Amino acid sequence: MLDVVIRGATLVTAEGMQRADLGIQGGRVAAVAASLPEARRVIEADGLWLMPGGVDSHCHIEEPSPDGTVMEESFESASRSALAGGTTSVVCFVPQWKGGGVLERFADQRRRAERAMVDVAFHQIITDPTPEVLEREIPELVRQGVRSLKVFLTYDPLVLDDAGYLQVLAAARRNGCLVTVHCENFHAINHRIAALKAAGIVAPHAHALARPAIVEREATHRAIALAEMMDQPIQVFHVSCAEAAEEIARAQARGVRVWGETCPQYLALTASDMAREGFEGAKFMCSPAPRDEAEHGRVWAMIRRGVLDVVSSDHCGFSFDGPHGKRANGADAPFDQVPNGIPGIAARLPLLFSEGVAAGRIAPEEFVRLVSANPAKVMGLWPRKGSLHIGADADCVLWDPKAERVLSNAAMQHAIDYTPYEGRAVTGWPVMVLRRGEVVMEGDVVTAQPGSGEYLPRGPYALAQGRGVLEPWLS
Ligand code: DUC
Ligand code: ZN
Ligand code: ZN
Repeated sequence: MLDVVIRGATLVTAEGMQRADLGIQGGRVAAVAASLPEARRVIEADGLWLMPGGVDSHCHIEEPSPDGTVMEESFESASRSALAGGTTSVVCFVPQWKGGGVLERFADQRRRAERAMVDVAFHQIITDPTPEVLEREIPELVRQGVRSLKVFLTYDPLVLDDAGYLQVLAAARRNGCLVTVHCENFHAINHRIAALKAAGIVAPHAHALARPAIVEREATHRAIALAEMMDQPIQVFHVSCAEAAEEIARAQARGVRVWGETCPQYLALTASDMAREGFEGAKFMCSPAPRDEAEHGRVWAMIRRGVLDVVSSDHCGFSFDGPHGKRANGADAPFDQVPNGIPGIAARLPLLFSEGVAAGRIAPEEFVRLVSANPAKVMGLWPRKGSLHIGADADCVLWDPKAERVLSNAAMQHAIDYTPYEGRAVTGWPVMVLRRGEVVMEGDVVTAQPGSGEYLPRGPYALAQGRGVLEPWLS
């Protein structure tokens, strides 16, 4: 007898839609058929859609800083928020601090993640590509299941110059890792910050003035060109505008292995949100900066073209009022002293569904590709995650496509004291979530136990491999 049968739903996967029952055995998808027999537990799901659980491949959770402070959102609170919004797997970050290695930091993040209630994989941030890190530590990390290296082309003290970036690309290539890149031009931003401050323009809305689309476009172009030269696949993170996406499109048309990710904030927020009364604008500060409403349409066009094929949250929980939050440097701190990042792990699926499927911009299958199947593929987790294939982990979201909700901070169930989406009406909402066959959220109540999430070690996968066109003397 099957452990669970979900009966009567419309299955929506990357491959299509069908009316079918889904059976679960031992935490995995065991059967999909027009009609399945009794099971130990039967979940009636008439009128609901059944989709693979969300895979959020870009989340900042409980990341420590060299000064000993740790991001306010813990693995436990972020997991609760993820499950409340229909996400069952995350890929989050391990820091590296200049002068230090990565293996110790990785072990530390693995320990923190033991409290998770969603399944967790890791990207390793590289800020100091020393010979020890490149030659010894990265191969060991790969043995321990890490298959993506993250680099920043801006942000002091995380920034890598071109020489450092090239070394990371080469190490990734040798070890079968994907490289994920934050693309903004460091020196151009600093130049503009200095000019804005000299002119006395320091309120939160100056954040957008300091980081216009051109700084993103330039870094995107450079990141792709160097990756193309090194025959190394990359994913460009959080693409905010069409002009950066055009760089990706041009490279894809040449056959370069480059993928583009965007986030709901680039489809729902604008630079004018940062100009709200008082310091309220700080609640919308993330990098790259949200652009204007016309840009939302252009980003949607890039999604529909397939140039941007992943929508992640870039969840980065800084509270508004907490000791390490947006006002940590004062209620009127200049914009460059305000931490960058916004919470969004719970809002991701509802926002994208509402603006995408309910608004008629994308088909339901495309929604599943963007939030679940494609992130799983690009990160080497597919088909275990992001699919409802026989044998896949039974991570399932039962979705009410007609539910009308209003986003609120309470509904996000995170540890942060605000949501940038407060008061926004959405159509479509998760009503039940199963993670590896276990009901972990029902009717907005998360019932998973802290520590029930699993680490997701990743092995070699084709999307992280180059095309084999590198000069032999360069490898
Ligand atoms: N931008 C980043 O690059 N990382 C975290 C949050 C943000 O806004
Ligand atoms: Zn980034
Ligand atoms: Zn990020």
